[in-house]
Amino acid sequence: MIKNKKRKGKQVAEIKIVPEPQRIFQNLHFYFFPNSDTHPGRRQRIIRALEYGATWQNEFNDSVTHIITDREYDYPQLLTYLKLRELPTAVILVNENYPSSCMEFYKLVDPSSVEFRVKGYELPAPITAVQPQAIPSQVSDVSLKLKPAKGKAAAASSSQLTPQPEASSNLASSAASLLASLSPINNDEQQAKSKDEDELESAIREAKESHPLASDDEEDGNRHKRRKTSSWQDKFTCMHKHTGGKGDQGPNAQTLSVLQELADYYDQTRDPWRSKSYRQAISALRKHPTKVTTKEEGMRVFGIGTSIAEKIEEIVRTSHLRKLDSTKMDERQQILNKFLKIYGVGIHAAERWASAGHKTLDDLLQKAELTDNQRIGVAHYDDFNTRIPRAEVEQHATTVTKALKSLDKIYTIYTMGSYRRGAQNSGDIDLLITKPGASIDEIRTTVMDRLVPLLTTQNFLVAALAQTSQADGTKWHGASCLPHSKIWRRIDFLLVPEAELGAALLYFTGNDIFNRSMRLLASKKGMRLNQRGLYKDVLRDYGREKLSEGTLVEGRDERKIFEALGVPWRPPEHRIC
Ligand code: DCT
Ligand code: MG
Repeated sequence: MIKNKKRKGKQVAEIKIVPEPQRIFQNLHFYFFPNSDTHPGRRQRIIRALEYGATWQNEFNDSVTHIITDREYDYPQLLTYLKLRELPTAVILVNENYPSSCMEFYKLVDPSSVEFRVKGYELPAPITAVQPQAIPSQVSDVSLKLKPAKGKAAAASSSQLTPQPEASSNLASSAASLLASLSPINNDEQQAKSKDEDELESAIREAKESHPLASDDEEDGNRHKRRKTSSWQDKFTCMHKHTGGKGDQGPNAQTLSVLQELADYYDQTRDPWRSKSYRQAISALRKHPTKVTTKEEGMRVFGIGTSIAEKIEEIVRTSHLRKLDSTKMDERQQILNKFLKIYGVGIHAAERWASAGHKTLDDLLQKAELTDNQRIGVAHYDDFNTRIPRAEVEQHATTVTKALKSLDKIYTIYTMGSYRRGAQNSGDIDLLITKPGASIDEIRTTVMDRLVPLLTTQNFLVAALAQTSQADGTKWHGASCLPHSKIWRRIDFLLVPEAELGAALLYFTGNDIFNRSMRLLASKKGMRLNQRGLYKDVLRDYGREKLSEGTLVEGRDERKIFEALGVPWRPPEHRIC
């Protein structure tokens, strides 16, 4: 225990350095803005940061790894104060919420999460739904650092976290022991690792462990799907619904519903790590046969850690959770969440609008500058955010099939995505269109030049939202509406030549975790899987950067892709991870 300097007229504050394995800020150098400890709240934050291993830099210098600003200050004010035109890219800029969130979770959480943003600051690599691969460059979560072999994204994040390699490895090792001693997730995962676990299961587990946004394949299809409304954050909510099974009627029902709210909140605030911890705890608690009422009982449940166990006790004692109240109270956060669920809106637009004082969808319609797609997204906000009953998905698919067959009988349409996995409702309608023996050019011409206009004149297609390039595109995204209905649904056409049908069926069935696990497995076997096929003899350099495409092993037949990977066939409804 050390004491800080006695300050005139002030009480001596004690700094209690936490045990070494818990020093999550070890080797990190914090600069606080405003640069003083006269404000009691900031002073407290500085002390806590020191207790968890950070240094406090009184001057802005080369060693600073993080700038922590008070919430009311913005980026231009910081730059003016520092007399800089922009921040060095190695420095991570976050608001005051960041250190406390890290301490709450005993790890470095993702600093690019919306709740840590400083007004007016554009991340060096923009976070948008369109370029999710850029996000990990800002991610400093230790779990990523501990798995450097995971691929480009993970490697990038670890190298960018701290400028000096030693600092980084020290952090990783202290974080490793910290995680080993504290993190229930890691402990469980270790225990769950059985020797004869089959390859796919183990790849699925690894895919789940990896950052939800970390792409193990730079496939354009991946990026493209992520362009979708509320894309990835909904993935986890919807996954959960499927895997959750019987709903929450058991002894822990009330606790589960509160935890679920918090998990959803973290989904929306793009904090996949915390979201994952909550989901894991939820699924553990759901299986637990008796009511968990205390922190100690909670910690005995496989998959629940200290922090969540404490929250469970609080929920049982008070019927609610202070954390949730405070997250609910954060009005700006709520506004951002709402804006982020608009089709075609990324974090930049959402923040711009929130900063301009827009609060509601009406504000946006009346006062904000919107693209045509965003205007549609706002006007049909509820439509696009409502899941589509299975029977209605079928009606949309039938309408498209009829129209297409009227143009050419030989075409085949498959309904993909969550529908093919057997879901009772879907976020959108994913239709794969193919024709035996036809080239992609022929299919494209039929769909873009004939089918889309035909369905538009039938008033079934009501909006064209996005299309990959006219010349070589294979996707069309829009909205459809059934006769006698007013609800617009998101509909995607995916154009696939017969030779790639198997790989496309596999990819567009998903779910995304299953896809990631299959790609991971392929890559471990020296192969490469994408939505066009499975390839072998892919040359990669030491950084796993792809040097050659390799030779096609299988593209046409979905089952044969499983066989070639040495994985027993899994029907679509068993691909929910
Ligand atoms: N996909 C993927 N990775 C992503 C997004 C999508 O591998 N990040 C694949 C798997 C599912 C398929 O594309 C269709 O994508 P979505 O329509 O986004 O998902 P879904 O599973 O159909 O779920 P929803 O019911 O929400 O549409
Ligand atoms: Mg879908």
